[in-house]
Amino acid sequence: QAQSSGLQASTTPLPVIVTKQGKHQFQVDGKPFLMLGAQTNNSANYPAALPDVWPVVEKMHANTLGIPVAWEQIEPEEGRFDFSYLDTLIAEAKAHDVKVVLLWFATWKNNAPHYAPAWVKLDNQRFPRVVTKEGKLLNSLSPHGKATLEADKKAFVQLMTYLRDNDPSHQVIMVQVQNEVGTYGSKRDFSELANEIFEQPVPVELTQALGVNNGSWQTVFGNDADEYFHAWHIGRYVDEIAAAGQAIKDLPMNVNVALRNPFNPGDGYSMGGPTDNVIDLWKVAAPHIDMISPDIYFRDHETATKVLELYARDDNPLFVAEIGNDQPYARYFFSMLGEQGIGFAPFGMDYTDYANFPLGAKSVTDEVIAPFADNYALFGPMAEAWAALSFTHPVWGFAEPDAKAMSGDVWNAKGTSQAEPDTEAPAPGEHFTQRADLGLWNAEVTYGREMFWINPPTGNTPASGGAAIVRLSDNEFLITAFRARVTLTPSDELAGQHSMIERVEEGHFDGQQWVFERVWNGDQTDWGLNFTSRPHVLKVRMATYSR
Ligand code: N0T
Repeated sequence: QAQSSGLQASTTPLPVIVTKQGKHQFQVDGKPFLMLGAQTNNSANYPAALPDVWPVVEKMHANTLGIPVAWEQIEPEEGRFDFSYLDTLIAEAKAHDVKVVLLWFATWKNNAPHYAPAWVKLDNQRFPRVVTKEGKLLNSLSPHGKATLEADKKAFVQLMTYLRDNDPSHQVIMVQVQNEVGTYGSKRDFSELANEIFEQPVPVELTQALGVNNGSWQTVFGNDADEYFHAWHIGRYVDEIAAAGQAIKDLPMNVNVALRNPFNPGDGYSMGGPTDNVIDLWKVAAPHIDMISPDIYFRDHETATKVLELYARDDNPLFVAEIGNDQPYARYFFSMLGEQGIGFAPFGMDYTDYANFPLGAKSVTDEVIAPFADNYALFGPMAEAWAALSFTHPVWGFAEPDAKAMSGDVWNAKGTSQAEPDTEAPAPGEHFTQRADLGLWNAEVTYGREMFWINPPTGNTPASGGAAIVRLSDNEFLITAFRARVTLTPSDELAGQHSMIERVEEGHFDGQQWVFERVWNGDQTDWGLNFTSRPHVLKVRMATYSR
């Protein structure tokens, strides 16, 4: 007889990321899983805060909660561990039937050791900080501190041991290792110790993987040497912690990124983190990290969708670990799906009385929650089906473009939007028309038009439309959208043939099983498939005919 529940063997399969031919599937409880996530504000990691968390999760129809666990709270004194917070969190998550992504706030929480215990933060001898070129001490721990790595790893191993012994049904489905690693204000550590390491040759595993010559950091990487060196050592540090944790309980692990603006990077970003310029390097440095996940606080369509493209790779499942919780961000849920993404988590979704405006909304109100809740209400019932289909079939996602170029005073989108005002467009409505080649058929997605007739689209105010398409077979598509018209037209391959819609079924999914409700025909299909703010899921069969 087991002495405690912790010793009972688990029968539930571990959560896992499966990758096949560059496509990814997250499996939870042995089934395909789409993370309809929400992340709390910082400092929600106490039992006292949780009553302010669950009501928002529920309103959002989220199936996953991202929430911190802090090193300072589990190891307040060196070697003394306290997991009472997790006892409460896991029990309450189970009661709410919500999965959890734990965020390990430790050596780095947005560059700083704020969440490390005092015995770490106050001992700069044992746990050294980054020193700038000019000799200034920054409040960012150095990745070269061996004692820091060992101490963080020791605590993380205790955390994973706790999960192994106390979470046999895997309420916690993923662990994020650190939070927005990197350093603001220096490209690397310039301490004596760091300089010594910098003089050594670039590890051959890195030069080989990148296909560059061997040599010193300076000769191999030139102007990028300092940043790449810092990124490499943070990547290795994080990887060692992840590996030690996975040896105890093999959960998927990710890191999240304080992004640089891909169109206008500058050098004010968190250096050493897995920004778009060092994803390849990070992949070599941190093989135990399943995913590098962007934190998106660019509101404009151009930049947000560019980031999604950059982080959705054959070797990197796309998980939007954070995204602003204001209305403009909600539509990018559809873009994430089109990149074959496995999850999405708006940040700051609780009633703990904080708002990170201008990154996100000014406060968490029903109105702010609604667009995210609508997305999840639409995809909740077909989350498993979508995750299954997206793994085996081609998918496309569309988010409505901004009405006009965003002005330069949006702090995090300076000069990045190439969106043209409608008057410059070659044809009326062209700006609000997006096209995709689905194979034999093309899709046209338009925003802001009457359901009846062909008046050109004028966009929604504010931009809020989105659409998602799966190609089930050459002539068959699963389509859903909000505030958009989707039209399928024959592509060049079908030139010379007559084409038509054969049948449009509206229905829903029960698990992965399609359940038919009714056929759309007549007005409902004559002018394209018009989606409003209410959820509709369609299975569309196209056909050709000849005399
Ligand atoms: C995010 C969030 C939280 C001058 C911000 C975004 C979260 C972290 N950081 O609310 O702190 O834990 O991952 C960084 C954006 C930098 C903006 C700098 C403006």
